[in-house]
Amino acid sequence: MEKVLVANRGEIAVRIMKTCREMGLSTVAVYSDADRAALHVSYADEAYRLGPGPATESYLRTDLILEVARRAGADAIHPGYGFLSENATFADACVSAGITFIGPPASAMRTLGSKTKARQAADLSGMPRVPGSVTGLSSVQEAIATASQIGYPVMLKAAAGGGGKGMRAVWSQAELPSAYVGASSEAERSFGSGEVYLEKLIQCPRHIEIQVIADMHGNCLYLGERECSVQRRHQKVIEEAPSAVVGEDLRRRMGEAAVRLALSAGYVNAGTVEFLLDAEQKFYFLEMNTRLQVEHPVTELITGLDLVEMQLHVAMGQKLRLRQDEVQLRGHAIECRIYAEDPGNNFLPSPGKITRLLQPSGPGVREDCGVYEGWNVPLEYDPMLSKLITYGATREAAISRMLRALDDYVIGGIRTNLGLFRRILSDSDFRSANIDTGYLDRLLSQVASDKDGSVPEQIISLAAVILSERREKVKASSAVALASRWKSAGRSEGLRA
Ligand code: MV4
Repeated sequence: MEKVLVANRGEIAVRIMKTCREMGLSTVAVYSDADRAALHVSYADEAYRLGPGPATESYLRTDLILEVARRAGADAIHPGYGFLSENATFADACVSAGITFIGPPASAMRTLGSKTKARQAADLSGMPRVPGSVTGLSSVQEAIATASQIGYPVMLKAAAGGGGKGMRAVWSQAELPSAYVGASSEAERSFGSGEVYLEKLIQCPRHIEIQVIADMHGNCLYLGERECSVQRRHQKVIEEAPSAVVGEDLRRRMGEAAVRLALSAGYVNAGTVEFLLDAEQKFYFLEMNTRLQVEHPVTELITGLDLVEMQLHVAMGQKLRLRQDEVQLRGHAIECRIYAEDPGNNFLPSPGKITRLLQPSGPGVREDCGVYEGWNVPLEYDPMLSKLITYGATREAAISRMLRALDDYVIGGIRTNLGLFRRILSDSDFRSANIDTGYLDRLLSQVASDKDGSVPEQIISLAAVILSERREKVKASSAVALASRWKSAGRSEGLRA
């Protein structure tokens, strides 16, 4: 392998290319018309235009991407996350064209891509899963019969789904017929398949996932867990590793179950096994993501490993270079997903020109960024700007560093969710790791009710949000404030000299 085409954009494209460079591999970027001036384009050794802005005419055009690979002489393609990363047909097409797909075999992607087939694979490997059906339901009658067996509340889910689409919680038999029709038609619209199945509803679960990586020689490792319970509308907002509630024994049991599933599904390369963890610390298999995930850096920081490097080694046919007993978790890492969006206006995307960008750095701070000062954030794609990741010896240290790094971060010209992170990281429930998948919704409705409420404590928390937003604006718009901030830093340097 000598030349890698990265079939993606933004921070993940840049992050993948950084490792390629370190390994002496040359890099090929692809871009749409909306991304001509994007960071990943200038970072790559070569860059090729795909087509117009919409992803369906550019980043999702498998034919154009394979044509670029041929023209550029790339011998491997890294799909990143999203776009074509979980498309088994694309993985097959790469192999047919003689190009290495840096990801799992298409067959494993197909098995695990179907949620019902994945549940069957879980059973085969002895993995604990949520009670319920392992095949699609064929009628409302069958749904009623199955739900009676499981016991209410239950959850309807799309077999082809993921990400919460085509999902309905059902609390009683009376609600089931309309929920069945609703979930099935939403699944049909979203995924082209109306197949749905039933699961027992797990209430107030935590979302914990295990990173695995397997080579082509039958070796597979688990690299600890990530806690991803801070979510909004099935979009993760903050992730951390390790989870504050996962001890050594639970970690080993979840990790070994994840490895068994990966091996039994013929999995190769990096993947993530998602679990729900209930209040009694029982874990249930949810699904397996067959890609490198957005939140992989927190695992990298606590393991000291480079997951992209491992992906490339594995894709080259090499053996994993360490054994399970050599995987050591150290310290704590937290990631905040920085978005161009307006938390004060229903999280509406806020594309536009970045007029000012001061990026945090320093001890224990990593920023995986896809933008630069002066660039126009396009409206065509997911508006994630960067990921801010901090590391510390303890969870408290990582949080303190994150608060410092957020204060050091200046993004001018567009609205961002920086202020929201300050709010979450100073919240007492978050600080005591008292979080579940409903945590952020509860916090946000509290902030919203503060706006018309009269409870002094809530007024104080609202004031904190407003003040941090004002501070944001002052930092971003006032050149004088910025100059004096840096000048005073310079002056104290001078005094010391
Ligand atoms: C569940 C569940 C409770 N019980 N399944 C949401 C997205 C999809 N991947 C699975 N999801 C859930 N499945 C059962 N049987 C609760 C969720 C869920 C959730 C899961 C992970 C992270 C955030 C979530 C937010 C709401 C619901």
